[in-house]
Amino acid sequence: MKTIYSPTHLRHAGHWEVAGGTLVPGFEKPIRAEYVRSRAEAVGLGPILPPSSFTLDAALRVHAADYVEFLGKAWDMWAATGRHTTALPMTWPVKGLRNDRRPESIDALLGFYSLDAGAGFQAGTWDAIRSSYETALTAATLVKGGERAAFALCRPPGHHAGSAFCGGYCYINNAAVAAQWFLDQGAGRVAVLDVDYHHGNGTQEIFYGRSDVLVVNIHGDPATEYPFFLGYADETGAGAGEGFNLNLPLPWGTDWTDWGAALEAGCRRVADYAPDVVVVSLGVDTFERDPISHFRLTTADYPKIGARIEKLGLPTLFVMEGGYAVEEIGVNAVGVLEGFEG
Ligand code: SP5
Ligand code: ZN
Repeated sequence: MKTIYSPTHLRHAGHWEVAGGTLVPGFEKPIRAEYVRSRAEAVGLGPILPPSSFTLDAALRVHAADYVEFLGKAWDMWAATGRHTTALPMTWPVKGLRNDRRPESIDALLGFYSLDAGAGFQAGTWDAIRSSYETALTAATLVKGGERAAFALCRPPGHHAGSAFCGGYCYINNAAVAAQWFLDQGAGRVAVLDVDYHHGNGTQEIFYGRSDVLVVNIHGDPATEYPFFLGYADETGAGAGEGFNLNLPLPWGTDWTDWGAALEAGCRRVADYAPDVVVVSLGVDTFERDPISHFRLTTADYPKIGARIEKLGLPTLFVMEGGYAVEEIGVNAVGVLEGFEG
């Protein structure tokens, strides 16, 4: 399987996040993608190729134009105020405040376009966002061209990013962009299977009212786990999208027994849907030693995930999402891909 990778992700570095009541170095750090790339090389997964250039048109199919414009200028606006640490939001338009007017100052815009203080901006963040986006589209192009599967080694990740907000380390929703791109290239139906520990709230929001993209999520129960405010089992889609969103929330402590059963249920739903292509939001923060998560998958479980997805017999695009146990992220993520290849 070919991997698409760009070192431009390294420019998104040195950012801080708010966690546990303090400012800490971002868990979503550059070494993550380097461990995954070096493991793909070590096991001979296949060629590692750079992304091609793409305009932002495909991003604008799933994101609001004003939001994408904000992503491109957030750092410059922040730096123009004389600050050089991570640009982070601190005020949000929650219920009872106005969110129907786009504000002007960078501090206001950060809150207006964010779900949390987990997606900060540094000088190189926009370049990394763009290269992550191009990585997803380049890998999607391989699958469209007839490859059975391809791996988009995206960083930063994307599945928390909605049509007009960033958060949870995510800015452009790479998996959603790719799913929409497949449709725009002629696919009739696309399934997104999100196996990251956290609910892919952005992907759900983007496709919630539609039947041409099935979204299946296996994740920590939002009653106790980030992103908290979406991801319950009763969210099944709306309008024409009714029945085309499946959430499989699981409690803290879940191991392969119940996680594997949820994967089986999710894969059966995907098979019933009979999509032309599957986009896998591949997070490996389900790992037992992940520093911010609470499932108990082991390194030996990851190839089983890939093997089950392969059994669908469908063209498959893997898009990298989360995973913060950096020493093991490469073995676990590439383990899924090796399991797929059999
Ligand atoms: C793509 C992805 O996996 N995003 C995850 C965003 C999670 N944000 C919440 C992080 C909470 C960190 N809590 C720190 C606990 C340290 N023991
Ligand atoms: Zn995650």
